[in-house]
Amino acid sequence: MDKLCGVIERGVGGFYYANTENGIIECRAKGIFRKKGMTPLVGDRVEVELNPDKKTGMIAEIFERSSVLVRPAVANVSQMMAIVALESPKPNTYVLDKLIASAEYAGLKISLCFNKSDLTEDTKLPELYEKAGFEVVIASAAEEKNIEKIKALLKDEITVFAGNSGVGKSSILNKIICEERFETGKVSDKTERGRHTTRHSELVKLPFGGYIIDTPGFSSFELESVLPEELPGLFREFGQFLGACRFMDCRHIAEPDCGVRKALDEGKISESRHESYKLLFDEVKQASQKY
Ligand SMILES: Nc1nc2c(ncn2[C@@H]2O[C@H](COP(=O)(O)OP(=O)(O)OP(=O)(O)O)[C@@H](O)[C@H]2O)c(=O)[nH]1
Ligand SMILES: [Mg+2]
Ligand SMILES: [Zn+2]
Repeated sequence: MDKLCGVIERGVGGFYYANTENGIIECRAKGIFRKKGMTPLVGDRVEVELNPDKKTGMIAEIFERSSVLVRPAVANVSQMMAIVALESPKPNTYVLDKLIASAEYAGLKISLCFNKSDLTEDTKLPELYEKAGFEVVIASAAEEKNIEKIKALLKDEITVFAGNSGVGKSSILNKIICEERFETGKVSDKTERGRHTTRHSELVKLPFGGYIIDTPGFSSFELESVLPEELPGLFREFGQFLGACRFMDCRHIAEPDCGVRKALDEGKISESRHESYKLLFDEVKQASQKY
């Protein structure tokens, strides 16, 4: 029996499309996975047993995953690139900080792409995140600005594109692959919301190495199991100030002699990041009390 290795690029209604050395093979999963309670995921590295027609096959093995995300459901992601529109829809720092914290928790590399730079000159937000220690690109899909910089960050990684509907994920992706392959949708003038043009996750092989996953708009990965005391560790720029807190169990919210709050007063930590931290702290605290 012919066997091939491949990567699942797409899954629709029980069919999986694996990219192999023989091209894309349409596969079903063997019954054994269902018995084990396992579902093949987009991003999975698999072994495919070819059917006699050589065009279709069965997934016979799923190789060990380096990471698993639940929402969107993808395996082996190594990087999260957050796409934020500088304008239309207006950026929401809380939503972005929650997304970043969830990617930190999942152990992913993080990069931030601020899109639609053709609509505004204001670069305060990208500067804020650069100062906080993130890899930042200011780009415009419309004007094809800094697409090469984005490509350099994507090379050899499996990157999930994240960000609200309408920020331009599919538009950037089309520029990167130099093809109008992904449908884009208008942002409503009234609500400033996108229309959820992209419906399911799909892996796209990059000609220069690596994969990218276009996802339906979503705003964070799972944060349900984060404990309140783990949260400061998900705000990377807090790290160097944590040692200066008087109390070992300082929450960095209202305690005296808090290193983080001192850094906040001195402008070394941004107010919006600390604001997001406080809101998220309440969220994870409530979630952890449910159990
Ligand atoms: N002015 C401007 N408009 C852009 C830019 N990039 C994308 N757009 C527009 O923004 C709208 C939404 O773009 P999409 O690429 O569909 O956004 P998306 O993030 O994929 O949205 P969903 O698939 O709904 O999650 C479209 O009308 C694009 O033409 C840009 O750099 N500048
Ligand atoms: Mg899209
Ligand atoms: Zn503190």
